[in-house]
Amino acid sequence: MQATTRLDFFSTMVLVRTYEEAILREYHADKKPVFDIGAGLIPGEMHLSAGQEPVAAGVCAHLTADDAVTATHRPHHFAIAHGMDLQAMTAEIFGRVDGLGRGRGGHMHLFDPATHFSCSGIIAEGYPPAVGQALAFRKRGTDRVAVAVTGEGAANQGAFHESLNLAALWKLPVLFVVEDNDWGISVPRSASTSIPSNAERARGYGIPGVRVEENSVEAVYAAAGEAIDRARAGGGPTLLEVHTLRLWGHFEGDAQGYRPDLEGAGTRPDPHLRGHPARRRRARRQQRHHHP
Ligand SMILES: Cc1ncc(C[n+]2csc(CCOP(=O)(O)OP(=O)(O)O)c2C)c(N)n1
Ligand SMILES: [Mg+2]
Repeated sequence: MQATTRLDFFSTMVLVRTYEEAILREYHADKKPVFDIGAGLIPGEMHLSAGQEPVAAGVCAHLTADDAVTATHRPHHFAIAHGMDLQAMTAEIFGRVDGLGRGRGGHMHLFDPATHFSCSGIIAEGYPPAVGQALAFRKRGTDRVAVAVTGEGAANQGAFHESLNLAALWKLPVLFVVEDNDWGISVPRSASTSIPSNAERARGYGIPGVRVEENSVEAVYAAAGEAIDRARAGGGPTLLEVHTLRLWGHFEGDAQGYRPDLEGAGTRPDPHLRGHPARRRRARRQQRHHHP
C-alpha cells in the first residue's frame, strides 16, 4: 500500500475524531449543571462514532461523490469520509436554517444531494434506499455503486434481509456494510444475534460475505475494494461486516453502567483513546465509592 494512501486514511480518521470531539464539547456545553437532553444549541440525542473511523475511511476511499452512501443514526464518520461539506453538516446538527435540511433533520438526518448521502434514525432504514439507488445506477448504464451501512443490532431487522434478497436476485451494485460494535444500545450482540458473524448470512442469499475481525482501516480497505470492484463490474452485491469499537456511549449522556469492559483499561486497544467526560465521571464515582 502506498504511503500517500495511508496518509489519506490517517487524515480522514483524525478529521472525523477531531470533528466529533468538537461536537462532544459543544453538545455538553449548555446542558449543565444537570444533564438535560432537551437543553442547549443541540437538543436531542447525539450518537458519536468515535472508534469506528476505520470502517468509514476504508470503505469511502473507494468511492466518488457520484456513489451513494446510506448511513445510520451514527452517521458522522461516513458523512465526513464521503466528503460532505462540514459547514452545511454542522449547521444542520445545530438546527440552523443554512443546514443541509434547513435544520429540521438534525444529526441523524443528513441529506446531501452533492455527495448522494443520506442517513436515518430508523435502524436498517439505509438498506432499502441503497437497493433502489443501485437499481437506478444500473438502469442508467453507469458503474456507480451504493453503500448501505447498518449496525449489528439492526442486522436483525426485516429490511436488512429483504434488501439482501432483492439485491442478490437482481445482482445490483451494492456494498452492504455491517458495523459490529458489539452493542445495540445496552444489548450485547450475544443477546440479540444467533450467529457470531453476519457474513454467514450472505450465504443464505447466495452472495459473498466477508467479516473483517480487526478494526483496521487497511483490512477494511482491502475487503471493501474487492467488493466494490466486483459491484462496478456487474458482479452483484457483497455483505461486509467489520468488528469495530464503539468507544463512547450509545448516545451522549449514556453512563454505560452495562459495560464491564470499561472498568479497567478496556479490552481492546485503541490508539486514539482519550478521556471522555462520561468515562471520567464514572471513574470519579468509583473512586468515591472505594475511598469514601
Ligand atoms: C426501527 C427501529 N427500532 C428501534 C429503534 C431504536 N434504536 C435506536 S439505535 C438502536 C440500536 C442500534 O444498534 P446497532 O444497529 O448495533 O447500531 P449502533 O448503535 O451500535 O451503531 C435501536 C434499537 C430505532 N431507531 N428504529
Ligand atoms: Mg451496534
